[in-house]
Amino acid sequence: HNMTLSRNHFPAHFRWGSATSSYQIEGAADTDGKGKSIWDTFSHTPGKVKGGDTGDVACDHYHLWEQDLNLMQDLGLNSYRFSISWPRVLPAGKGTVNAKGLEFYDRLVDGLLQRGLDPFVTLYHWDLPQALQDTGGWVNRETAFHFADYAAVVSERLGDRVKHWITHNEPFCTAMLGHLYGAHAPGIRDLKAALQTLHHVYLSHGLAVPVLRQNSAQDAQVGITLSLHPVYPFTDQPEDLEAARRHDGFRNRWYLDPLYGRGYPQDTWERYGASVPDVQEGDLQTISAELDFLGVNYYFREVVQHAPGEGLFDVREVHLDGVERTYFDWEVFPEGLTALLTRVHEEYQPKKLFITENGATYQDEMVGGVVQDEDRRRFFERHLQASLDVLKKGIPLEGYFAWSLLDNFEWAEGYDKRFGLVHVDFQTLTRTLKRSGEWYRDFLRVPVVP
Ligand code: IFM
Repeated sequence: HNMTLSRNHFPAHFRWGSATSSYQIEGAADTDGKGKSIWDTFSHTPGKVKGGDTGDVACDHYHLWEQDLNLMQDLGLNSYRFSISWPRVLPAGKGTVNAKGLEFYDRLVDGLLQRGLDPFVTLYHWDLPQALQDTGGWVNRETAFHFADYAAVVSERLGDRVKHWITHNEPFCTAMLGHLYGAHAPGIRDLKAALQTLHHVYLSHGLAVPVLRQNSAQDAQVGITLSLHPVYPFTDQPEDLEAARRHDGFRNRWYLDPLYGRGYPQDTWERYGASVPDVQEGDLQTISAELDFLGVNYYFREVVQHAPGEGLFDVREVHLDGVERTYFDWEVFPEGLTALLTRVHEEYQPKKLFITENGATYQDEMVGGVVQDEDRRRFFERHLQASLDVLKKGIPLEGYFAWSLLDNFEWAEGYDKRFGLVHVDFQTLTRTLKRSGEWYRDFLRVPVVP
């Protein structure tokens, strides 16, 4: 790829955005009647988050949102993906609506539209109301129905203006990081709970899809966002190829198949044994409600080898030497994005695809008011090039959202891992556009050729 990448290589209607989530940027944890979420509880539990960091203040986006919207306008974005804090809208997770919470998002949506930014609204980016956790959280089937009611409250208010709804962000993480590895809230370590969680998250998704459609304009689009990882065998030996197939069931097919009417993949189901979820009649049909688009978050690939006796899948992840990595130790592998979206398109045919997150963390240094993050700039450029390769294949990719607009609360890693196009000083809350942000702005600034 010697040709300089230009915005004009992409379709004129392409969505250019950045993405964030409520708990990671908003702060204002107890402001204006917000209820507690499981992340308030988790981050305040000693030992759960690096450095004891919490999202109490974060980027204080709840108060500084106008500044942040202006930043996006200056970047030249046409879309913005954010999430709604369920306990800000419904402090107890159900029942009484917190008017001030809903008003915040109402103002935000208006502010976006005034600046030519189209809102892509995620309803669940991990901050479950603590009150619902207290009655069993996602392991309790009732939570799925509460989610559909919450979707109704939000869409009744915003559905006249929001054209893109994302029910859930990365159900793998809700299920596995939250309920199997215990690394994320609510910090449970139990495979059965993790798989039951995923099933109820998916049920909630399926229940919410028609609600969102009903409360929105005719041309509104409803989708979901998955974190997917292309899986590569360490060698081309048959046992490694089979290991890759098994790992792909764990990582990808378990999440894709039910959404596209195939139920849970049989091979993975058998591996899970007694831990498989309770599935009621009709659930799989509800879950496979037709989608207008699939959101894909891409960060890295996984390389695996056959390892008899390791875990449920007899698989070991291989940490390759001599490859480029980010500060998270994630491999930089742009070709994986092309391979992943090609595969998803060929096997599942989503009507439209959006890259709803892609980005990298590096140990940024602010020198004389400037962050020279050439590594991140290059990361974005290479992944946009990979996105272009996707488009050239005729795959209906419709947008790219950089993760993230701002440095923010990176979950169990606290503020140590910065992903922003914009640097945030967490003492003063000052925002400074990084070099990568300037590059994205200049890239977007060229006159669009229709
Ligand atoms: O910060 C997260 C985000 O909340 C979900 N996707 C991955 C990002 C980077 O880890």
